[in-house]
Amino acid sequence: MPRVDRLVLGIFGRINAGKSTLMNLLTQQETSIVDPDPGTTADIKSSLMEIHGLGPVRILDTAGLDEGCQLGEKKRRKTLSALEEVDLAILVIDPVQAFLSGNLDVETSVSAMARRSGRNLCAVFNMHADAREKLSGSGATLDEAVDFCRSALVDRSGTPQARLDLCRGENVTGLVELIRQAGPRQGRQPELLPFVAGGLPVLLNIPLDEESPGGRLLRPQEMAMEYLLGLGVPIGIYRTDLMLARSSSKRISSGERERFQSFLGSIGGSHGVQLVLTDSQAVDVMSRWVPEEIPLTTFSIMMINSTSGGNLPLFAEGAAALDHLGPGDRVLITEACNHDRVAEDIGTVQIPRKLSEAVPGIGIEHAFGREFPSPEELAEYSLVIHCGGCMISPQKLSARVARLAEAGVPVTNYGIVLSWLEGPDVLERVLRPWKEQS
Ligand SMILES: Nc1nc2c(ncn2[C@@H]2O[C@H](COP(=O)(O)OP(=O)(O)OP(=O)(O)O)[C@@H](O)[C@H]2O)c(=O)[nH]1
Ligand SMILES: [Mg+2]
Repeated sequence: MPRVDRLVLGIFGRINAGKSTLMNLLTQQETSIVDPDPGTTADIKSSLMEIHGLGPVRILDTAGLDEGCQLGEKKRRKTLSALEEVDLAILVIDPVQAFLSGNLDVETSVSAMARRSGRNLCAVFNMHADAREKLSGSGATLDEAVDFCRSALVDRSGTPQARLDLCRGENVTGLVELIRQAGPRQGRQPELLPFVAGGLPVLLNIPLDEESPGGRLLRPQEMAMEYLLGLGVPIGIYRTDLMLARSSSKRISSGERERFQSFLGSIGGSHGVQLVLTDSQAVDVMSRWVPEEIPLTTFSIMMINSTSGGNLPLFAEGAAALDHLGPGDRVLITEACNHDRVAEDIGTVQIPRKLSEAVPGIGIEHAFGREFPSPEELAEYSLVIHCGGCMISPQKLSARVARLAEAGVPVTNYGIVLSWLEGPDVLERVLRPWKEQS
């Protein structure tokens, strides 16, 4: 399943500002419920569409940021976390509502946070047909109300902005034009395996283990196959039985090794295979079995490079922190997807077990799924170990990397740690293909 790289647009603002009205205007259908009752949108509503000139986008309609109760605080936290992950934040301001309230807390915090986390921002002033009438008793003109609101924008005149009556269908053109003007250009995703060229085959090692879901391949495996097919590269797919490969019985393990070598030989052998790409948890076996002449790397390293937009060096540098870990240090293992944890789960069992053996006395904690700690919480850790990130968007990973940078905590990745655990030469080997191409 190839990844569709969508820009993410998020709609933010206070309750009843017209956020869902904007969502519906853009998608040209009743995607979100619009209602005069305050707090209509309680959770994030997501919709996919194509915007000419921007490409495929995901639009997030969010809850109003000024709901005072405890539930409001939960909604607020979720909305602000979405703000860190969008490519473009659309701040919806009802100038009458904001002016009459006398404060710009919501608008100021959205604008400041977008600036702090490096997100693009634009502002839409929702100019209801009856706005002037509603302001009449206040002594201010509508222009003055808008100017008052503009003072909340960190870059008052540089922030793209438009005055639109969102209830009027024909204003969709102005809205799309604003988004096109404010939206970031789609960055080119890095090549999945930039050092692979047409010609010699690539061997994919997809081992047999308890974690593999029956009847289907995992996303990185499918992505690698699709990528290699596109290049016209012959693919050999091999399944190592890890239990046999690691058997303490020499007869059993060498039988499994011979089976691998015979397969490798059948697709070209030492000088006829350009790469072995393995599941990270088999790197102990593959680093011994794959002849030195053949480059070796892992699916997890490939994925983190792709999802992070080519930022593998950050995760590779983070591995240096492994050499300095000692008793009492805390390490956080984070996995972006939710799945049930089976007996030999990589994140909860294999890495903690091997890491505790290598560094006795370290504390290992976990964060799974969408949850990712704040910079203050992250600062407590000596190292964060992230999965390949195949189930999260590049935007989400970039928001996580920004939090880690703010906290000053090194980050590395499953494939890198599992290779480091096998020794510095194995780590150097799996990173070598990436270094040589840069
Ligand atoms: N005519 C008019 N309608 C307004 C005015 N202010 C808000 N509304 C209406 O208030 C409702 C709120 O619009 P929504 O798009 O649901 O607002 P929202 O920002 O998504 O609100 P929440 O989801 O509750 O945070 C709609 O029915 C608007 O048309 C106004 O000044 N004039
Ligand atoms: Mg709404």
